Amino acid sequence: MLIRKNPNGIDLPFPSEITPREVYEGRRAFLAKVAASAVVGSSLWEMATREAFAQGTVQKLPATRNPAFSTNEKQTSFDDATHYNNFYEFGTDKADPAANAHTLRTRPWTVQIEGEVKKPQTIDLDRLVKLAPLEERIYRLRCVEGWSMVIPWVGYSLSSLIRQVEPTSNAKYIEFTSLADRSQMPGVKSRVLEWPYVEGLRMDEAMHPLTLLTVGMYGQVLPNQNGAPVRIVVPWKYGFKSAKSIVKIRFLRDQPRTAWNGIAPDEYGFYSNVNPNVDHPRWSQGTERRIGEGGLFTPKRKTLLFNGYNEVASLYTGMDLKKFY
Ligand SMILES: Nc1nc2c(c(=O)[nH]1)N[C@H]1C(S)=C(S)[C@@H](COP(=O)(O)O)O[C@H]1N2
Ligand SMILES: [Mo]
Repeated sequence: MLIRKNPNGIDLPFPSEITPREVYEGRRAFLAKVAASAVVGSSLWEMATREAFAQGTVQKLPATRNPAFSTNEKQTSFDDATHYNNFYEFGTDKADPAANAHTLRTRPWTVQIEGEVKKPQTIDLDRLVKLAPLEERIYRLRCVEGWSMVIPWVGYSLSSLIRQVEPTSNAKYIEFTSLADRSQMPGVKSRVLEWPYVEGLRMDEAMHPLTLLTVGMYGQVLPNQNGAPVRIVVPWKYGFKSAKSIVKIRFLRDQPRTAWNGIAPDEYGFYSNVNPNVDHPRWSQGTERRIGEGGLFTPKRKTLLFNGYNEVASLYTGMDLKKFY
């Protein structure tokens, strides 16, 4: 099943509404529940997922745009954003995740919270999604390979979750672990990376309001190939820092070993802030190609320090960004 844009083709009058297939196929009980969910926003997520994930319908998950955290740049098309992906658990070609990720089972789904934290727990996705109001944020995402996209994500600041689980004063880093299940993820058989995929941030980076716990994009539930049902998006860092399909979040005293940094530390730093002045050993990071923009002869765009998110600069005051790349 490839997820395509709005095959349902109808819109209900509520801005915060969802339109699963059941609605207009006439299941009355379901319709009644949907009507209720327009008022009780908290049940929106369950409506959007439990009832119809299994049927492969596109599930709307609208959220109010946060303009303070959104670029006005032209959005990448949904088709490009869902058919040009890095998600090595489903293969290394850009088209592989779209072709293969239908086997990912995104429900039921839990996220384990562990380590240096006062309230370790296993959070069910339905609860996770309700811990803070969902927002739409249009972020640039810059892949370390030299391409970029502009994507309207849906989620909330990771800091909202972190505050509720209360890290101890020893927690200096946070680690994200992606699902690694061979029965669902054909790429996990390959040895291109260490599995599970692990990423991490320093605690102050994780607490920065830009760091987004993400459950949707383009006003709908995350497509599998984009890291369903929950991922992280860290827009000032190279895309590989934004781990997909997260099953565990661990709070740590020490910097974790992460997937890319672990296998190729000279090429992929732990920090991996977007930085046009620090080249990858095998290619320049000075420019980027915006996916969907023009053809072969379209000039590339200049890559910006911190991907243009200058508000994070104070996190790195006094740090040599050439050393801590
Ligand atoms: N678990 C996991 N997360 C991952 C990856 C991956 O291979 N596995 N690829 C990363 C890379 S390199 C990029 S550029 C982004 C791509 O996100 P997108 O496909 O939603 O644009 O996901 C990141 N998160
Ligand atoms: Mo990437």
